[in-house]
Amino acid sequence: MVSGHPRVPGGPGPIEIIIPVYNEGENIVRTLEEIEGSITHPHSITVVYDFDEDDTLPPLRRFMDARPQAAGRTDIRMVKNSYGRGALNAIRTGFESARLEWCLVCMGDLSDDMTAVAAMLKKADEGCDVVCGSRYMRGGHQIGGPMFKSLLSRIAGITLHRIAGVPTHDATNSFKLYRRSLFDRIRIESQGGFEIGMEIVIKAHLLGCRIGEVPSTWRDRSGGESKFKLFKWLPHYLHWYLLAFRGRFQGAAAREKAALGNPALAIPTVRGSQ
Ligand SMILES: Nc1nc2c(ncn2[C@@H]2O[C@H](COP(=O)(O)OP(=O)(O)O)[C@@H](O)[C@H]2O)c(=O)[nH]1
Ligand SMILES: [Mg+2]
Repeated sequence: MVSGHPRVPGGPGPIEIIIPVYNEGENIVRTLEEIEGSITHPHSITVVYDFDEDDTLPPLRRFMDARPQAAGRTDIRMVKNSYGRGALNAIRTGFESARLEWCLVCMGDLSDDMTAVAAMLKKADEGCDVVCGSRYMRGGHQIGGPMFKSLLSRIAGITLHRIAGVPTHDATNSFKLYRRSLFDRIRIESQGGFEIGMEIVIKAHLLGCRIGEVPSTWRDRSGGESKFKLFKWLPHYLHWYLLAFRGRFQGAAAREKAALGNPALAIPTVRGSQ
């Protein structure tokens, strides 16, 4: 555990906020300011970047240097993607290098709703292993973004919830809070991009873990460029979507096996929690 973080009695303890970034020079400082302004719960921040020339790094360094070195300030660190490039690898790197039991994945382009984090923490406190920010439940919103992508994501979320019984309306949202010890039972196999968040929530559901959701608002970025590759990643999303439906008809042993995945394909699991 990171020193200097007070334990929160009865609560989920301090959280590690993992932010994958790719040229977020226009957005990173405002993202960090939004976190600081909205999250009062003890936290540290890990920004995962792919390459040294990424334009996120100079403003991020300036932000870190300008902060007073007072005790109790948020610990912010930059970690280079250990698996090469890509958002998926960056998120995996974030999980693997995390030092805390609770990890919140959020984007570095101001699209996620930091005001939802307090409610997410409450759900974690109530015993959830994964808490999803949810655009498609009552109270949630999605503002902007490509129409076709939004429609597919909404249809996937609603059908997974209503038909496959996944306890969130928004499995595809990357904005989620995870209990890291989950990764002792779930092997991450995703090979594309942001489908990693959907894989984990579906596998957690197959294992009978507790999943919660809270309404959140997603806004499309106003600066920089999206790197989302809809058609390239669609088959990867579909793979986990179908697993959720198959899982309905499987027994506990088969579900456990599916969560653990194929060791030959799998990415190494994160180090055990400390
Ligand atoms: N490290 C890393 N981060 C990425 C990559 N692609 C996207 N991201 C980050 O992931 C977050 C969401 O990416 P974005 O392209 O906006 O996806 P969208 O919101 O679904 O359109 C942002 O913080 C990006 O900077 C990548 O290839 N590598
Ligand atoms: Mg975005």
